[in-house]
Amino acid sequence: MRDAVTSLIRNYDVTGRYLDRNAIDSLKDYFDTGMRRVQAATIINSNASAIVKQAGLRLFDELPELIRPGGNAYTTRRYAACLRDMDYYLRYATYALVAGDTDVLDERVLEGLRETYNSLGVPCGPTVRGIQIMKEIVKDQVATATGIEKTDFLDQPFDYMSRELGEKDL
Ligand SMILES: CCC1=C(C)/C(=C/C2=NC(=C\c3[nH]c(/C=C4\NC(=O)[C@H](C)[C@H]4CC)c(C)c3CCC(=O)O)/C(CCC(=O)O)=C2C)NC1=O
Repeated sequence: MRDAVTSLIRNYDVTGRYLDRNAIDSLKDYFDTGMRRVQAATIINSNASAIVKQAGLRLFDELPELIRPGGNAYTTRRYAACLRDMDYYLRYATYALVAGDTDVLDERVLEGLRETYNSLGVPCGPTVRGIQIMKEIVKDQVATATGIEKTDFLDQPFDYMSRELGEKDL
């Protein structure tokens, strides 16, 4: 599993280069945004179950066919499995956020996921929508709790999972 620093060093080491201007800029960016990323992760951690619950309600409100007979999240067991998946995405998003790198998502979340979803008939489009709703809720909460206006730094893990899982580009 890699973070922004180990990824960078690895890239430079492969070609035996000293860290150049680009490397220093990207390290600077990582450290400059560090406190904000940790702060955001802390806010997410203490609201995780509420975020998942709210995102689930919003998702099923937008796409009620998911929880009707024939829908993939129909029955209590599958409804619970869907919310559990959303909780996974949120938790791993916080890891990726703190690491400043999406490697943990590839390694722990996305590997083989699409195949699993396809074999169980779990629809990827609505799952991506669920991830995007969580992103919106998280951005609102972080903005409210910290007064940080530019919350773009929160997009990456959610958008990365969405892109990897989604059929179409965002
Ligand atoms: C940490 C990494 C990790 C991930 C990501 C993960 C996902 C994951 N979701 C699953 C099932 C599932 N996932 C969903 C999810 C949904 N259905 C919908 O209609 C919605 C769109 C969506 C919720 C947003 C459902 C309903 C199932 C159960 C499907 C079934 O058993 O028929 C399964 C099959 C095994 C099981 O039920 O536990 C896996 C492996 N497992 C992991 O270990």
